[in-house]
Amino acid sequence: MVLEPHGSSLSVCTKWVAMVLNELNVPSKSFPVDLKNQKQPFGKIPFIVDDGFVLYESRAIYRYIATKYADQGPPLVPKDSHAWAKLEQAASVGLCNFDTYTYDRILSKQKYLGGDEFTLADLFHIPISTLLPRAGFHTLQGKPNWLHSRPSWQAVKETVQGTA
Ligand SMILES: N[C@@H](CCC(=O)N[C@@H](CS)C(=O)NCC(=O)O)C(=O)O
Repeated sequence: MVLEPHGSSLSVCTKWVAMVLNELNVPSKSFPVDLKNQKQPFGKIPFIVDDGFVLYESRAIYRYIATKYADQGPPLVPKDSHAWAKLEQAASVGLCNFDTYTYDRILSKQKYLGGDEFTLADLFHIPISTLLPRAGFHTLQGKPNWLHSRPSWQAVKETVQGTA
């Protein structure tokens, strides 16, 4: 069964899910917003249906996809316990303290948010960090824009269609 993601191109949380699918070359249907068939208890998006398995909350969804399809792309969830812990640390900062100050402090010292390698933590940040200038924060201006040139972001930034 092909994985069914549900969401909208207007939703940052949906773009996270689309990026993980793209990174790991996971075949999926396109992203319909099917309000009559809503399976998220609060009426929100995104959610996925994977062979009858329903999952909502974007962070749970992309951890699920990154773990299930770990062999199909870059190691987004490292097996090394220190690298994994650093990923979770960066993910927690992203969830609880995402601000321009924290972002700058971390990325001024290391290449990726979890350390030396690209991980799921970086994917969490890309859609939101692209919105910083709109909110008046220009911390990333003039810095190497390696996060935003990630092919999976280029593939989904305008639309989440076409990830099938
Ligand atoms: N914590 C949820 C947030 C879900 C959420 O708020 N989704 C937004 C789009 S990003 C939504 O459905 N907005 C439409 C609404 O609130 O009616 C997640 O990470 O999936």
